[in-house]
Amino acid sequence: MKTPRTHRAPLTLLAVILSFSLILTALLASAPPAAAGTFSFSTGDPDGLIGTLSRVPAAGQIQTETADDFILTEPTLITQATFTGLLPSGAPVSSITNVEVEVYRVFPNDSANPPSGNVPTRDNSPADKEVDSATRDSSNGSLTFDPVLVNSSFAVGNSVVNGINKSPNQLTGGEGPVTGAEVTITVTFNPPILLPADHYFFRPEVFSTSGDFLWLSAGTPVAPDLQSWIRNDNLAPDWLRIGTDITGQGPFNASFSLSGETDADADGVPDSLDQCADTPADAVVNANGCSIDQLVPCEGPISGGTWKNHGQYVSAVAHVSKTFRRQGLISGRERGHIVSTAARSDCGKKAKGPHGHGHGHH
Ligand SMILES: [Ca+2]
Ligand SMILES: [Ca+2]
Repeated sequence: MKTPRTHRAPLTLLAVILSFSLILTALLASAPPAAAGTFSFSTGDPDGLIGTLSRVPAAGQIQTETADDFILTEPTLITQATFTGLLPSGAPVSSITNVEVEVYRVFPNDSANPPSGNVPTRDNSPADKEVDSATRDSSNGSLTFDPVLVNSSFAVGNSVVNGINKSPNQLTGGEGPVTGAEVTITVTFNPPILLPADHYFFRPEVFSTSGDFLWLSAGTPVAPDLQSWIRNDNLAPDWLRIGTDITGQGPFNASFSLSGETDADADGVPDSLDQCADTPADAVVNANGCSIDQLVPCEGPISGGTWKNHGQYVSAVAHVSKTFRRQGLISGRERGHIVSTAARSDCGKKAKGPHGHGHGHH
Protein backbone atom coordinates (compact mmCIF):
# COMPACT_ATOMS: atom_id res chain seq x y z
CA MET A 1 0.00 0.00 0.00
CA LYS A 2 1.36 3.33 -1.01
CA THR A 3 0.90 5.93 1.66
CA PRO A 4 0.80 9.65 0.86
CA ARG A 5 4.10 11.14 1.85
CA THR A 6 4.87 13.69 -0.80
CA HIS A 7 4.91 17.42 -0.20
CA ARG A 8 2.54 17.82 -3.08
CA ALA A 9 -0.29 15.68 -1.81
CA PRO A 10 -0.91 17.59 1.46
CA LEU A 11 -0.69 20.90 -0.40
CA THR A 12 -3.28 19.72 -2.91
CA LEU A 13 -5.57 18.63 -0.09
CA LEU A 14 -5.10 21.97 1.64
CA ALA A 15 -5.90 23.82 -1.55
CA VAL A 16 -9.14 21.84 -1.95
CA ILE A 17 -10.25 22.40 1.64
CA LEU A 18 -9.46 26.08 1.50
CA SER A 19 -10.21 26.69 -2.14
CA PHE A 20 -12.50 29.60 -1.15
CA SER A 21 -9.54 31.31 0.47
CA LEU A 22 -8.11 33.49 -2.27
CA ILE A 23 -5.43 34.75 0.06
CA LEU A 24 -3.94 31.30 0.68
CA THR A 25 -4.16 30.40 -3.00
CA ALA A 26 -2.35 33.61 -3.88
CA LEU A 27 0.36 32.88 -1.31
CA LEU A 28 0.93 29.39 -2.72
CA ALA A 29 1.01 30.65 -6.28
CA SER A 30 3.47 33.43 -5.53
CA ALA A 31 6.00 31.35 -3.57
CA PRO A 32 9.36 33.03 -4.17
CA PRO A 33 11.87 31.29 -6.47
CA ALA A 34 14.87 29.53 -4.97
CA ALA A 35 17.47 31.93 -3.61
CA ALA A 36 19.92 33.17 -6.23
CA GLY A 37 22.96 30.93 -6.45
CA THR A 38 21.24 27.72 -5.43
CA PHE A 39 20.46 24.90 -7.83
CA SER A 40 17.83 22.25 -7.31
CA PHE A 41 16.13 19.77 -9.58
CA SER A 42 13.63 16.98 -8.96
CA THR A 43 11.59 14.58 -11.06
CA GLY A 44 9.33 13.85 -8.07
CA ASP A 45 8.38 10.78 -6.10
CA PRO A 46 7.89 7.26 -7.52
CA ASP A 47 4.62 6.69 -9.39
CA GLY A 48 4.50 2.88 -9.24
CA LEU A 49 4.73 2.46 -13.03
CA ILE A 50 8.02 0.55 -13.26
CA GLY A 51 11.39 -0.25 -11.71
CA THR A 52 14.51 -0.65 -13.87
CA LEU A 53 17.82 -2.20 -12.97
CA SER A 54 20.83 0.00 -12.18
CA ARG A 55 23.41 -2.33 -10.73
CA VAL A 56 27.07 -2.32 -9.81
CA PRO A 57 27.90 -5.86 -10.93
CA ALA A 58 28.97 -8.55 -8.49
CA ALA A 59 31.55 -11.09 -9.66
CA GLY A 60 30.10 -12.92 -12.66
CA GLN A 61 27.35 -10.35 -13.25
CA ILE A 62 27.14 -7.83 -16.05
CA GLN A 63 26.74 -4.13 -15.40
CA THR A 64 23.33 -2.60 -16.08
CA GLU A 65 22.76 1.15 -16.09
CA THR A 66 19.62 3.30 -16.06
CA ALA A 67 19.97 7.04 -16.79
CA ASP A 68 17.58 10.02 -16.72
CA ASP A 69 18.30 13.59 -17.73
CA PHE A 70 18.66 17.05 -16.19
CA ILE A 71 19.55 20.49 -17.53
CA LEU A 72 22.01 23.05 -16.15
CA THR A 73 21.50 26.62 -17.36
CA GLU A 74 24.67 27.88 -15.59
CA PRO A 75 27.96 26.33 -14.51
CA THR A 76 26.98 24.45 -11.36
CA LEU A 77 28.55 22.63 -8.43
CA ILE A 78 26.30 19.66 -7.64
CA THR A 79 26.78 18.79 -3.99
CA GLN A 80 24.06 16.24 -3.33
CA ALA A 81 21.62 13.86 -5.04
CA THR A 82 18.79 11.61 -3.96
CA PHE A 83 17.25 8.72 -5.85
CA THR A 84 14.66 6.12 -4.97
CA GLY A 85 14.48 2.46 -5.87
CA LEU A 86 13.45 -1.02 -4.81
CA LEU A 87 15.48 -3.63 -2.99
CA PRO A 88 14.16 -7.19 -2.64
CA SER A 89 11.46 -7.39 0.08
CA GLY A 90 13.01 -7.68 3.52
CA ALA A 91 16.45 -6.49 2.41
CA PRO A 92 17.94 -4.18 5.05
CA VAL A 93 19.34 -0.85 3.86
CA SER A 94 22.65 -2.01 5.35
CA SER A 95 22.83 -4.48 2.45
CA ILE A 96 23.79 -1.52 0.23
CA THR A 97 27.55 -1.52 0.27
CA ASN A 98 28.48 0.47 -2.83
CA VAL A 99 26.97 3.41 -4.76
CA GLU A 100 28.49 4.85 -7.91
CA VAL A 101 27.29 7.91 -9.86
CA GLU A 102 28.14 8.85 -13.43
CA VAL A 103 27.04 11.79 -15.57
CA TYR A 104 26.65 11.65 -19.36
CA ARG A 105 26.21 14.36 -21.93
CA VAL A 106 23.63 13.81 -24.68
CA PHE A 107 24.50 11.86 -27.85
CA PRO A 108 26.38 12.57 -30.15
CA ASN A 109 28.74 14.15 -27.57
CA ASP A 110 31.37 11.71 -26.25
CA SER A 111 30.11 9.07 -28.70
CA ALA A 112 30.96 7.25 -31.90
CA ASN A 113 28.83 8.80 -34.63
CA PRO A 114 27.21 7.32 -36.63
CA PRO A 115 26.27 4.76 -33.95
CA SER A 116 26.23 0.98 -34.41
CA GLY A 117 22.63 0.65 -35.57
CA ASN A 118 21.97 -1.95 -32.86
CA VAL A 119 19.16 0.16 -31.34
CA PRO A 120 16.19 1.95 -32.97
CA THR A 121 17.69 5.40 -32.29
CA ARG A 122 20.34 7.20 -30.31
CA ASP A 123 18.69 10.61 -30.67
CA ASN A 124 18.36 12.18 -27.19
CA SER A 125 20.17 9.25 -25.57
CA PRO A 126 23.01 9.38 -23.07
CA ALA A 127 26.45 9.45 -24.72
CA ASP A 128 28.60 6.35 -25.21
CA LYS A 129 30.99 7.55 -22.54
CA GLU A 130 30.53 9.36 -19.23
CA VAL A 131 32.01 12.73 -18.23
CA ASP A 132 35.20 11.51 -16.50
CA SER A 133 35.49 14.37 -14.03
CA ALA A 134 31.92 13.80 -12.79
CA THR A 135 32.24 10.16 -11.67
CA ARG A 136 31.87 9.61 -7.93
CA ASP A 137 32.18 6.26 -6.15
CA SER A 138 31.71 5.30 -2.52
CA SER A 139 34.47 2.72 -2.90
CA ASN A 140 37.08 5.48 -3.26
CA GLY A 141 35.43 7.96 -0.90
CA SER A 142 34.37 10.44 -3.59
CA LEU A 143 30.78 10.06 -2.43
CA THR A 144 29.07 9.11 0.79
CA PHE A 145 25.57 7.63 0.84
CA ASP A 146 22.72 7.40 3.32
CA PRO A 147 19.94 4.92 2.46
CA VAL A 148 16.57 5.25 4.19
CA LEU A 149 13.72 2.70 4.06
CA VAL A 150 10.64 4.61 2.87
CA ASN A 151 8.15 1.76 2.48
CA SER A 152 8.77 -1.91 3.31
CA SER A 153 6.31 -3.00 0.60
CA PHE A 154 6.09 -0.91 -2.54
CA ALA A 155 4.64 -2.35 -5.75
CA VAL A 156 5.38 -1.46 -9.36
CA GLY A 157 3.41 -2.63 -12.37
CA ASN A 158 6.41 -3.55 -14.50
CA SER A 159 10.17 -4.03 -14.47
CA VAL A 160 13.20 -4.26 -16.73
CA VAL A 161 16.07 -6.36 -15.39
CA ASN A 162 17.48 -8.75 -17.98
CA GLY A 163 15.49 -8.10 -21.15
CA ILE A 164 17.73 -5.48 -22.75
CA ASN A 165 18.19 -6.66 -26.33
CA LYS A 166 19.61 -5.36 -29.57
CA SER A 167 17.25 -4.55 -32.45
CA PRO A 168 15.01 -6.07 -33.66
CA ASN A 169 14.38 -7.88 -30.34
CA GLN A 170 14.21 -4.85 -28.07
CA LEU A 171 10.42 -4.79 -27.50
CA THR A 172 9.82 -7.32 -24.70
CA GLY A 173 6.94 -5.59 -22.90
CA GLY A 174 8.99 -5.70 -19.71
CA GLU A 175 9.37 -8.42 -17.11
CA GLY A 176 6.24 -7.82 -15.04
CA PRO A 177 5.25 -6.53 -11.60
CA VAL A 178 7.63 -6.42 -8.64
CA THR A 179 7.06 -5.68 -4.96
CA GLY A 180 10.01 -4.73 -2.80
CA ALA A 181 11.47 -2.46 -0.16
CA GLU A 182 11.39 1.18 -1.30
CA VAL A 183 14.64 2.92 -0.39
CA THR A 184 15.68 6.53 -0.91
CA ILE A 185 19.44 7.00 -1.10
CA THR A 186 20.95 10.42 -0.41
CA VAL A 187 24.45 10.82 -1.80
CA THR A 188 26.88 13.63 -1.00
CA PHE A 189 29.64 14.28 -3.50
CA ASN A 190 33.15 14.87 -2.25
CA PRO A 191 34.25 16.93 -4.05
CA PRO A 192 31.09 18.46 -5.56
CA ILE A 193 30.54 17.74 -9.28
CA LEU A 194 31.39 20.85 -11.33
CA LEU A 195 29.66 20.95 -14.72
CA PRO A 196 29.24 23.65 -17.38
CA ALA A 197 25.76 24.59 -18.56
CA ASP A 198 24.50 21.70 -20.75
CA HIS A 199 21.98 18.87 -20.97
CA TYR A 200 23.06 15.78 -19.01
CA PHE A 201 22.00 12.34 -17.84
CA PHE A 202 22.32 11.24 -14.19
CA ARG A 203 23.21 7.56 -13.77
CA PRO A 204 23.30 6.17 -10.23
CA GLU A 205 24.24 2.54 -9.65
CA VAL A 206 23.83 0.46 -6.50
CA PHE A 207 25.33 -2.74 -5.15
CA SER A 208 23.30 -4.61 -2.54
CA THR A 209 24.36 -7.90 -1.00
CA SER A 210 20.63 -8.76 -0.92
CA GLY A 211 20.02 -8.50 -4.68
CA ASP A 212 19.14 -6.14 -7.48
CA PHE A 213 18.36 -2.43 -7.07
CA LEU A 214 15.56 -1.26 -9.37
CA TRP A 215 15.40 2.52 -9.89
CA LEU A 216 11.76 3.65 -9.69
CA SER A 217 9.93 5.71 -12.31
CA ALA A 218 8.45 9.14 -11.58
CA GLY A 219 6.00 10.68 -14.01
CA THR A 220 6.00 11.56 -17.68
CA PRO A 221 8.66 13.87 -19.12
CA VAL A 222 7.55 17.07 -20.84
CA ALA A 223 9.99 18.43 -23.47
CA PRO A 224 12.80 19.34 -23.20
CA ASP A 225 12.82 16.75 -20.37
CA LEU A 226 13.91 13.39 -21.81
CA GLN A 227 12.86 9.86 -20.86
CA SER A 228 14.87 7.19 -19.01
CA TRP A 229 17.31 5.05 -20.98
CA ILE A 230 18.96 1.74 -20.10
CA ARG A 231 21.84 -0.44 -21.26
CA ASN A 232 23.88 -3.38 -20.06
CA ASP A 233 27.34 -4.58 -21.00
CA ASN A 234 25.89 -6.55 -23.92
CA LEU A 235 24.28 -3.45 -25.43
CA ALA A 236 26.95 -0.86 -24.58
CA PRO A 237 27.90 1.64 -25.86
CA ASP A 238 24.28 1.91 -27.07
CA TRP A 239 21.25 2.66 -24.92
CA LEU A 240 17.52 1.84 -25.30
CA ARG A 241 14.52 4.06 -24.44
CA ILE A 242 12.92 1.93 -21.73
CA GLY A 243 9.33 3.12 -22.13
CA THR A 244 9.40 3.47 -25.91
CA ASP A 245 11.67 0.66 -27.09
CA ILE A 246 11.44 -2.05 -24.39
CA THR A 247 8.08 -1.92 -22.61
CA GLY A 248 5.97 0.10 -25.04
CA GLN A 249 4.40 1.98 -22.10
CA GLY A 250 5.60 5.37 -23.30
CA PRO A 251 8.23 7.74 -21.88
CA PHE A 252 8.81 8.06 -18.12
CA ASN A 253 11.29 9.73 -15.79
CA ALA A 254 13.25 8.10 -12.96
CA SER A 255 12.82 9.36 -9.40
CA PHE A 256 15.76 11.57 -8.44
CA SER A 257 16.76 15.02 -7.27
CA LEU A 258 19.92 17.09 -7.42
CA SER A 259 21.02 20.09 -5.40
CA GLY A 260 23.97 22.42 -5.45
CA GLU A 261 25.12 25.96 -6.09
CA THR A 262 25.86 27.97 -9.17
CA ASP A 263 29.49 28.75 -10.02
CA ALA A 264 29.44 31.33 -12.80
CA ASP A 265 33.21 31.35 -13.46
CA ALA A 266 33.47 27.58 -12.95
CA ASP A 267 36.46 27.82 -10.62
CA GLY A 268 35.02 25.33 -8.14
CA VAL A 269 34.05 27.97 -5.57
CA PRO A 270 30.27 28.61 -5.43
CA ASP A 271 29.07 32.12 -6.28
CA SER A 272 27.94 32.63 -2.69
CA LEU A 273 31.58 32.34 -1.50
CA ASP A 274 33.41 33.68 -4.57
CA GLN A 275 35.08 37.05 -3.96
CA CYS A 276 36.66 37.21 -7.43
CA ALA A 277 34.29 37.08 -10.41
CA ASP A 278 35.35 35.94 -13.88
CA THR A 279 38.36 33.90 -12.81
CA PRO A 280 40.03 32.65 -16.01
CA ALA A 281 39.56 28.96 -16.82
CA ASP A 282 42.12 26.62 -15.24
CA ALA A 283 43.51 29.27 -12.87
CA VAL A 284 44.40 27.98 -9.40
CA VAL A 285 42.16 29.68 -6.85
CA ASN A 286 42.04 29.93 -3.07
CA ALA A 287 38.96 29.21 -0.94
CA ASN A 288 37.61 32.67 -1.85
CA GLY A 289 37.66 31.87 -5.57
CA CYS A 290 40.58 34.22 -6.31
CA SER A 291 43.63 33.47 -8.45
CA ILE A 292 47.06 34.94 -7.76
CA ASP A 293 46.67 37.23 -10.80
CA GLN A 294 43.35 38.46 -9.44
CA LEU A 295 44.81 39.11 -5.99
CA VAL A 296 47.90 40.82 -7.45
CA PRO A 297 46.82 42.48 -10.71
CA CYS A 298 49.51 43.86 -13.01
CA GLU A 299 47.68 47.18 -13.10
CA GLY A 300 48.04 47.89 -9.38
CA PRO A 301 47.09 46.69 -5.88
CA ILE A 302 43.48 45.53 -5.48
CA SER A 303 43.19 48.12 -2.71
CA GLY A 304 43.46 50.70 -5.50
CA GLY A 305 46.04 52.95 -7.19
CA THR A 306 49.14 51.78 -9.02
CA TRP A 307 52.30 49.91 -7.97
CA LYS A 308 55.00 52.26 -6.62
CA ASN A 309 57.54 50.31 -8.63
CA HIS A 310 58.18 46.90 -10.19
CA GLY A 311 59.72 45.60 -6.97
CA GLN A 312 56.51 46.24 -5.05
CA TYR A 313 54.57 44.16 -7.61
CA VAL A 314 57.05 41.26 -7.54
CA SER A 315 57.10 41.30 -3.76
CA ALA A 316 53.29 41.15 -3.64
CA VAL A 317 53.32 38.15 -6.01
CA ALA A 318 55.96 36.47 -3.85
CA HIS A 319 53.85 37.04 -0.75
CA VAL A 320 50.54 35.79 -2.16
CA SER A 321 52.14 32.80 -3.91
CA LYS A 322 53.78 31.88 -0.61
CA THR A 323 50.32 31.72 0.96
CA PHE A 324 49.07 29.55 -1.94
CA ARG A 325 52.11 27.31 -1.45
CA ARG A 326 51.46 27.03 2.28
CA GLN A 327 47.81 26.11 1.60
CA GLY A 328 48.95 23.32 -0.72
CA LEU A 329 47.34 24.95 -3.77
CA ILE A 330 50.60 25.10 -5.76
CA SER A 331 53.95 23.32 -5.51
CA GLY A 332 57.22 25.00 -4.61
CA ARG A 333 58.31 24.58 -8.20
CA GLU A 334 55.11 26.26 -9.47
CA ARG A 335 55.64 29.09 -7.02
CA GLY A 336 59.17 29.60 -8.30
CA HIS A 337 57.86 29.83 -11.84
CA ILE A 338 55.13 32.31 -10.86
CA VAL A 339 57.58 34.60 -9.06
CA SER A 340 60.15 34.51 -11.86
CA THR A 341 57.43 35.27 -14.43
CA ALA A 342 56.41 38.25 -12.30
CA ALA A 343 60.04 39.40 -12.09
CA ARG A 344 60.38 39.29 -15.88
CA SER A 345 57.14 41.21 -16.42
CA ASP A 346 56.83 44.98 -16.84
CA CYS A 347 54.21 45.25 -14.12
CA GLY A 348 54.92 48.23 -11.86
CA LYS A 349 57.44 49.71 -14.29
CA LYS A 350 56.98 53.27 -15.47
CA ALA A 351 55.25 53.38 -18.85
CA LYS A 352 57.80 54.12 -21.57
CA GLY A 353 56.14 53.99 -24.94
CA PRO A 354 53.52 51.62 -26.32
CA HIS A 355 55.12 48.44 -24.97
CA GLY A 356 55.84 49.52 -21.42
CA HIS A 357 52.41 49.03 -19.86
CA GLY A 358 50.57 46.00 -18.70
CA HIS A 359 52.76 43.60 -20.62
CA GLY A 360 51.51 40.08 -20.69
CA HIS A 361 48.66 40.60 -18.27
CA HIS A 362 45.04 41.33 -18.93
CA1 LIG B 1 13.87 12.97 -17.75
CA1 LIG C 1 36.27 33.18 -8.94
